[in-house]
Amino acid sequence: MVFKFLKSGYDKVKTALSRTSSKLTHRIKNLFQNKIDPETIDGLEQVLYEADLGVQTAQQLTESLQEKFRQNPSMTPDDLIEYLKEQLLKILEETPAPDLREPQSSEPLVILIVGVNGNGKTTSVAKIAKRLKDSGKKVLVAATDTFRAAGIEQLVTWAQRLDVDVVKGLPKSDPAAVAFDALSAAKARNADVILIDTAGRLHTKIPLMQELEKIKRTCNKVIDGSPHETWLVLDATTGQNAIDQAKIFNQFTPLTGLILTKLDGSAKGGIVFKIHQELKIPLRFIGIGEGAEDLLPFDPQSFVSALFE
Ligand SMILES: Nc1nc2c(ncn2[C@@H]2O[C@H](COP(=O)(O)OP(=O)(O)OP(=O)(O)O)[C@@H](O)[C@H]2O)c(=O)[nH]1
Ligand SMILES: [Mg+2]
Repeated sequence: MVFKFLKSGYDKVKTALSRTSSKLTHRIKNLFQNKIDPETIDGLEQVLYEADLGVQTAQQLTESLQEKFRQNPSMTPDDLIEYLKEQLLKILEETPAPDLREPQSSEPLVILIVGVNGNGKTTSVAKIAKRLKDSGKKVLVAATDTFRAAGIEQLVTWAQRLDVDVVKGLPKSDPAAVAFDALSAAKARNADVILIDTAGRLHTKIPLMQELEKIKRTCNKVIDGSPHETWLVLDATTGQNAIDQAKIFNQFTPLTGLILTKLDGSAKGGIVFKIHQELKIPLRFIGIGEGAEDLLPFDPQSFVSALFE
C-alpha cells in the first residue's frame, strides 16, 4: 500500500517534469551521446543555463565535471551523467526542510500561506489540508482573502469537499480579524493545525505587505509564538520572477518554507536548483496538478531521479 502510494507519487513527479526533462536531460544525453572531451563538456554550461539553473550554478557544475573528467579521462558518458546527478542532488540536499515543529502544549500549529496573485495559495492550502487530514490531524482552514468574495468561496468549497473546518470573513472585512476568529476557533475546537489562506499580494505593494504583518501580530496575540510557519507559494512557470518574489517577501516577512506550484505545466523545473542555491529557504512541497492529490512533499532524491529518467 505504502509502496503503491510512493510509486504513484514518483510517477506523477516524472510526468510533471517531462517538459523540464526534455529541455534539460534529453539535451545533456544528446550532448554526451558520442565522444566526450573538454569541448563537449563546455557545452553543458549553456544547456544548464537555458534550463533555468542560473549562471553561477551552470558554471560551477560544468567546472566540476571538467575537473572530474581531467582526473578520470576514461569516464563514459553514463559515468559523467551519474556524477552530474550526484552534484545536483548535493545542491538540493543543502537546504533540507526540517520536521514541522510540534506545537507547544496543546495549541494548534499555525501555518500562514502567502504569495503573489494566482500562484496557487488557495489550492495549496486545500491540498495540504487534505494531506494532514489523511494523516489523522484535525485541520482548520481560514479564508482571510476578504478582498474577493470569490476567494472566500473557493476555499469554503474546498473545505466542504474535503470535510475540514473553515472559518471565513465577510467580504471586505479586516483579514486580521478573520485570523483572530479562526485561531480562537481552532483553539476552542482543539485543532492540530490551522492553515491561513491570504489574499494574493504583489511583493512590491508596501501597504499589502504591511497587512501581512498585522495578520501575524494578531496570530501572535491569540497563540503565542504563532504563526509558527510562513510559507510562500511560487509559480514554477514564472522562472526568475519567482526568485525575485521570494527575496522581497522574505525581507518583509521571514519565510520558513516554500511551495512551488505548477511544475506540471512548466519546462522551468530547473528553477528548483536555483531556489536552493539562491534562497536557502526549504522547499516543502511541489504542486504537480490541479487536483487535491497533486501536491507532494519535495524529495530531492526522487526529483533528480525523475528528471533523468
Ligand atoms: N496545473 C496546475 N495548476 C495549479 C497548481 N496549483 C494551482 N493551480 C491552478 O492555478 C490557479 C490559481 O490557483 P489559486 O489557488 O486560486 O491561486 P491563489 O494564489 O489562491 O490566487 P489568488 O487568491 O487570486 O491570489 C487555479 O486554476 C489552480 O487550479 C498546480 O500545481 N498545477
Ligand atoms: Mg486564493
